[in-house]
Order: sequence, then structure tokens, then C-alpha cells
Amino acid sequence: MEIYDYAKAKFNELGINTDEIIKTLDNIPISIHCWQGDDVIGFDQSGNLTGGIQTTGNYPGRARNFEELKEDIKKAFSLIPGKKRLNLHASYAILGNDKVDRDEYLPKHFAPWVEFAKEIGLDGIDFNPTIFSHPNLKDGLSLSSPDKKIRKFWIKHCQACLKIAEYFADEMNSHSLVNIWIPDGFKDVPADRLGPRLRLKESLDEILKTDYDKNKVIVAVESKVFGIGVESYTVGSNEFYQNYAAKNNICCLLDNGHYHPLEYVSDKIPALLAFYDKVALHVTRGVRWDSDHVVILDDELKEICKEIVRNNAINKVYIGLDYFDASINRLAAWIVGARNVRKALLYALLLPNEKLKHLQDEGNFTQLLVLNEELKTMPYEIVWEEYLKQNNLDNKWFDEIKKYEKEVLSKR
Ligand code: RNT
Ligand code: ZN
Repeated sequence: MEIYDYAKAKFNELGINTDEIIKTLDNIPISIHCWQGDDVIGFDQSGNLTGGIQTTGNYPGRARNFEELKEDIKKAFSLIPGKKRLNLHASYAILGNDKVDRDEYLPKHFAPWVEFAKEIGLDGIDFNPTIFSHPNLKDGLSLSSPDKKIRKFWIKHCQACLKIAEYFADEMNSHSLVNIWIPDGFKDVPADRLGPRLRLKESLDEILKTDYDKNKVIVAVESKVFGIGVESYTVGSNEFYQNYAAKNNICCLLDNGHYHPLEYVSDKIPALLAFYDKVALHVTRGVRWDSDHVVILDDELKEICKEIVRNNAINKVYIGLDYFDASINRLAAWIVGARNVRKALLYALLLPNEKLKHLQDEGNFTQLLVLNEELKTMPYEIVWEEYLKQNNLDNKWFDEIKKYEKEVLSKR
């Protein structure tokens, strides 16, 4: 018996058709962040990271320009199975000789990215205003700044981003998620907690007044509990954005590095699904804090993917990656993280979810525990390998990355 036939039969006993699941798995889009390739530096500023964004490590071979970043993305993506989208930050604009600041970016500054995304067959492009690593972050504040000029600059930047996202959606024939994250906050105990939030609210209202196609452009807001340098207070907190999103019919983006370590995004997804049609994610791995380590196949990643799958929310949850490790091979970082998310999705798809729910509803908690534990040692790996095989891939991708490191990265 072929090894895959064995696994297929085992899952079939649970009423699960692995062939069907492989097809479903392949079709789930994962939006892969461009910023793992160059340590979040981008192309439009001096390269000084601010706003609490930090990368550590100086592994050789960082992509230093558009050509190198494209080359690396192309290589890494070729070793990641399944439907892929590209997640871009505004700081990756290709400005050429244009002397424009972020408030004046135009679709044309991203046309080369569109060309590239089409060339490598991506499913769509998502977008992020870059509201950090820029001199207009005044006293650590942007959209919530008491300085009207500063607020205006960032409002215009976000408005420009909505138009650029609309362009992405038109070109790629697929929606574009625009995720707004700001680093605004205070290092020490604030004298006013409400004022900055009211100003942020007003700024967001202004941004949403932009004429953009809501069917094509999905706006999300990303909260954070605290950041480096703003330990005492963040303006864009979880409660602030959840209420803002609910009242304004936009989307919440949950980054699993942005909560207290004992709060779980896997539990937040179903809470939001009770009220929202769409939920967006930044899948990352926080080690003690929002450290943005490479995503590994840990319990929380599995729980997150279970919530997406068993709540029939594959089309409701936008999955994106957000981590940056400069201490290891950056292509390997991309591949490990992206493959792990897909592995966790496969794991969730291969569970007898209806049966498990039924046991819970019947109050049959003993059998639920027994079955859950038995399921942990099912032959998932064999189905994963079959999936890779169908994509002309295997588990030995690291050899290819080592070769690429020798031939390309080490020459930079
Ligand atoms: C920062 C947020 C934000 C960024 C990226 C680069 O804490 O997670 O999403 O990591 O936009
Ligand atoms: Zn994030």
C-alpha cells in the first residue's frame, strides 16, 4: 500500500476526504509580507526604524533595493505552496526621480510591484500605510498628534493609500486589504488619555471620507497593547479600534503579538465573527512581548487555524503574516512561517470538526478529551507531503536556500 493511501484510509475512517482537503487547502490565500526581506527598512527613507519597530541581528544578504527584494521574494515564494498574496507597505514605493513625500504617493509609484505580482502569479496585493520611520512622527504621535499639520500629513498619506489599494484591486482583480497601524503612545503615565483617542477618531473619520470602492478596498485597523518606547499607553488600543470598526463598518485586524501574553487571538476570532463579516489577522510569534519571531507550528497557531476552519470562516478571515527576523536567513524565515501557517490550516481541515462540536454540545466531555488526544497523532505529515508533491515541492527546500545563499546572498 502506498503511504498516502494508508493516511487517506485513516482519515477516511473519521469521514474526512484528504483529496478534497488538499484542494481546499491550496486555495486559501495567505498574504505574505514584503518586509521580512529587508528588515522593514523600505525604500523611501534613511532606513532608521522608529515607532517601536525593531529588528535585531545582521545576518548577511539583506535585500537592499527593489531588484534584490524582488529576486528574494520570487525565490522564497517558489518554495511556498498554495495561493499567495503580497503584503506591501507604502515605504516600498518605487519613486524613481519623483521628489514626493508619503502624502503624495500615487498608484504609479507601485506599478512595478503590480507588474511583478502578475509575473509571479500572485492572487492579489494588500497594503499598509507606513506611519513610522519618518520625521513626521512628532513626539511619537501621528494621526493622534495635537499638531494639526502632522495629523493632516498622515491623513493624506492614508487617503493616498486607499487610492493605491483601489488600483491594486483593479489590476489584480482581487480585493486589497488596507491595514492601518499607528505607533502613537506615551512612554510615561499620560496626562490625557481621551484627547489623543478623540483626535485619532477624527483622523480616521477623515480618512474614510475618501471616495473609494468598498467592494474592492477593505479597510482594517490594528490595535496594540504597548510598544517599545510607549510602554504606558497606546492610543490605538483594542477597545478603541473594536468600537471604531464596529461603528464604522470596517474591519479589525488582530496581530497575535499585540495582546497580553495570556490573551489569545484564537479566542478573539470567534468573538469577532459573532459581529463582523470579515476579520483580518497578522500571524506572528511573540516571545514574551511583540518580538515578531518567525511563526512556528505551535499550539496557538493551530488554535487560530482551527477557529478559521471550523467556523466556516475561510472566506471571512484574511490571513496575513507579520514578523521580521534579521538574525537568520531571511528567505528561510519567510518559508518556515508561511509553510507553518498552511500546515496548521491543513491540521485544522483534517479534524472531524462536526463530530467534536457534537460531543461538546452533548456534554460528552470525556469522549471529547479522548478523541482530541487521539487526533493529535494522526498521520498529518503524510497528507502534507502529498500536498507538497502535488505542488512539485518537498521537505528538502533548505538545500535550495543554502545554494541561493552561496550564489546570491553572500555576494551582496
Ligand atoms: C507593529 C505592527 C505592524 C507592523 C507592520 C510592519 O507592531 O504589528 O503591523 O509590524 O506593519
Ligand atoms: Zn502587525
